[in-house]
Amino acid sequence: MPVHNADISAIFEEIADLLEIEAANPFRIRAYRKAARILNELPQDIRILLKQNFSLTQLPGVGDDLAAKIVEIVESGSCGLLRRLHKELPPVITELLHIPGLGPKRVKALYHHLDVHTLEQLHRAAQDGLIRKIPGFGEKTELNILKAVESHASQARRFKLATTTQYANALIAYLKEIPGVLQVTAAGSLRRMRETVGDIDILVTATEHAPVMHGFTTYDEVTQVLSVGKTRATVVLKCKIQVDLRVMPETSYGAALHYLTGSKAHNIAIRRIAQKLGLKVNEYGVFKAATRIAGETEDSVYGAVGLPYIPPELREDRGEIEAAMVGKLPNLVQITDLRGDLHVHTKASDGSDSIQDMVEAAKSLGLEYMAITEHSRHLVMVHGLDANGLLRQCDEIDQINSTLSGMTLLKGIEVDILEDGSLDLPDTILKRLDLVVGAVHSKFNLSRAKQTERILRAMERPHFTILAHPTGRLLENRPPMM
Ligand code: DGT
Ligand code: CA
Ligand code: CA
Repeated sequence: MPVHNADISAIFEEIADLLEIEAANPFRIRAYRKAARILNELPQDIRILLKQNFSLTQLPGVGDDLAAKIVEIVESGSCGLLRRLHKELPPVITELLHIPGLGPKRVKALYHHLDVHTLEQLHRAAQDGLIRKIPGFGEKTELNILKAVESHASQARRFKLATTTQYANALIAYLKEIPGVLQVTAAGSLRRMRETVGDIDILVTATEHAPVMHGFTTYDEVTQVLSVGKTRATVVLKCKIQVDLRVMPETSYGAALHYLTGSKAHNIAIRRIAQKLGLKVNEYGVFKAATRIAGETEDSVYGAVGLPYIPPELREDRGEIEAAMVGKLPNLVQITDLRGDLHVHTKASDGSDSIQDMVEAAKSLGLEYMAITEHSRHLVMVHGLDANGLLRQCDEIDQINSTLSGMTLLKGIEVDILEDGSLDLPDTILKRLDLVVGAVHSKFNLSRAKQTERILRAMERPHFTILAHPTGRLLENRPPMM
């Protein structure tokens, strides 16, 4: 079975978690985390790079050992180290790690102190008030764990957009090769670019149905075929993502794409407008009595109900239809609108490249400015910069700036907001920078009032410019600060 960058990344991430639970060397753990991130963000497919005899050790943070592991995973689909760790630790560990708010440290403590082996046992331990007795856990953490386990059990799993896109693109490329296939397009929440996706929806137009259905259900990453009919089928991929496929005639492409893109709320609102005009909208087209008046393109569907084209990213029935009616749809930000980047790390903290490499990348993107904002020292785990390191970097930036034309490098920092709202570097240092990005990286669980006060106090510091990742959430992993 083909292995995607996201698969290797997930394996390395899990290895890092399990090594952390085993209290392995922090440098080793960090190496796996970093490689996981690099692989996830790598624009090229690892399989293709390997076929081109690309040396993996050229990737930042990838040495001989990790390169060998990547090859092992690409060739065998799994990794001996991960299998060994799975044998050493009970399976519940992996499950516990998927509970938002539970990182390796906490999972390890729960496992060791309570001998918890299932989610049910964890739930019972929380209910019985046993968790609050573990050192480092309190009543509040116990309550959070209880809530997290309960909502985890009731929630269908969702997948991050960036990961899902990799699997969807590979499948779309495969479907396009099937004889008779005309168009293949992602629809649903994936096309609307929601931050997480419940399942992948794909629309295919084709001269014949049967070869598409056969090709789809025999795709080599399919582990289960849940249903298959003449025009629709549902499968599960080995990455556990479900895929709905719909095959439609080419003449209905626009109407079908509109229908399958959703959101459901947006579609309902559009149909209501159509009804008022005496029209009927479905996945085959827009109809006036028995006559089809639109449906080949999405433009024609919107046009038939008197609206301009509404971009998929806006289709949530959150006011976009009202805006479209009065010609006030917003212009969405395009990648070409991007003029600069005010949050960039380099090797000096937990980034992967030198300042010079980042400058080259920024130039090739046509950026006019870029601020270097390393992590400050408080974040020991990511090798933050201390005051001296930062001053040295300022000199380096001055030097590089003197060689640049058409682009300006700015001096910045991503300074840690400490628990009391003070910043991790003194004002005397911060005032020498062009901008100060402040961020919370610890103590996410303070009370609402304390957290607000902490952040407001930080923002009132004289040199504070930008609050980074204000909610502190990690999608599907850490809930936002409350
Ligand atoms: P997801 O998968 O939970 O991230 O969200 P969606 O929006 O992709 O939802 P999904 O996969 O259930 O359905 C895909 C699209 O199909 C949805 O956005 C609109 C359309 N659709 C689904 N169910 C209905 C329905 O009952 N009525 C209408 N009009 N459209 C529906
Ligand atoms: Ca979907
Ligand atoms: Ca679906």
